[in-house]
Amino acid sequence: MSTPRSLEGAQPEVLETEYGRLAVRVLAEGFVHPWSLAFLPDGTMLVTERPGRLRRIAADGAISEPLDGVPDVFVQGQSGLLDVAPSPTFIEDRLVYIAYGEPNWRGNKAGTAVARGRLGARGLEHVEVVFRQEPKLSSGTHVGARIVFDDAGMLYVGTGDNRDAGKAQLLDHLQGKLVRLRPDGRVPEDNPFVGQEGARPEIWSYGHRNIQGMALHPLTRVPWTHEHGPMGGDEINLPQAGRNYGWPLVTHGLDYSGQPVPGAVGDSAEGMEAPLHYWPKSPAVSGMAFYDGDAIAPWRGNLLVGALAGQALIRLELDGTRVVHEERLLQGRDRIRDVRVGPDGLVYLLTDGKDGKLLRLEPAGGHGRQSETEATTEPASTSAAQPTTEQPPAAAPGPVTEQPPAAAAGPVTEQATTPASGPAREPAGTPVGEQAR
Ligand SMILES: [Ca+2]
Repeated sequence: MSTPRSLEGAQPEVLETEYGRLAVRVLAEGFVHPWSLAFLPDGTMLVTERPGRLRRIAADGAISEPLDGVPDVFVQGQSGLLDVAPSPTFIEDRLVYIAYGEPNWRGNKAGTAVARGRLGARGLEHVEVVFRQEPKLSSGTHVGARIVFDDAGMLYVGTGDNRDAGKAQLLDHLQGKLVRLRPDGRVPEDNPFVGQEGARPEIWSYGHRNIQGMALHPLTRVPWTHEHGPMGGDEINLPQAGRNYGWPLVTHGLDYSGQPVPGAVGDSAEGMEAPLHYWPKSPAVSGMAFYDGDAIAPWRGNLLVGALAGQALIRLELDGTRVVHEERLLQGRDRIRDVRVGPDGLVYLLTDGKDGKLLRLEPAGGHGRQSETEATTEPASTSAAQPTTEQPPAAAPGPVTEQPPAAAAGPVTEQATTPASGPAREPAGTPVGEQAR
């Protein structure tokens, strides 16, 4: 087993951006397929490694041995130990939630599961599963999974279709769904399909292919998600209660064969929600965070998204729910699996691989010295953040659903195709191609 090493004190590298210089610092390396990063209230970080390890990184950079208490995970392809998030009331309950591919009793298939446990000195204690996909249909592909809590403490779990696309449309299955639960796993009474015969009450929205990023909008306080398309058609969505996000009937992507996705009727259809944004050429998006910090002021209100095959950090400027500009950073270097904004306002990234790294983007000139960043940047365009602040939360989802997909993605489409520096996604429909994502 590779052992992660802290590189505190290593010199940062200068990164030129549209808003001037930033610094990128490698904080640690040697993680094996790190997948998710979470901050605890005391500044400690938790990091998952897909083979099933959860580690704690102290404020001084010291990296723990794997913590106890992680359940058995199905480690194959995209499956393993995935997301991690502290309870919103962590200070009182010390609960940590993890999402993972859970094996079936035979050990040959996986489904998405979420467990929680109290974080003690050695790891998670009193671990209990609060959500699981049954039946388990994944051989190691399309298991999601991201977990986010909203301000009411509701737990959202973004799942995948287990590469059984039709299940994303079936309300009696949990594949290809965004799920909404109470923190203990019980179903909230106001979920959209509660009481509907033949429908799982856990479902919040459906028709999702494989949710790989989710974040609570800093102002509207509702979760945004993104998901992988097949060949093309990665999407950002604003999932609303009971709505159908289309997969596999509606997609902007093609099947890996290069032919239309079997059963697809086109890129839009009555009764199906258009994405807020899509990429004609899939970056293979992973991880997502709204930038709401102070350290990199020009980015405030932007949406940051990692790219695996696209090997980049994607920075999106928003006008309300519309993506109006895209910048790609750190292009062609590493597959970026996760992106988070720390309590210090700095941007933390995990790179995917057998020697995965923890990176931090910070103002050039050093952590906390904002003046230098400001000096080297153009005055921040406030157009990205402004409309959002003025938009009442209730209004945010409304206009979007009625927005034709072409208009939503239009201005960005060309930009999204331009950079193309990362290796193109493997066109093969094999599990190998999938795993490369
Ligand atoms: Ca869709």
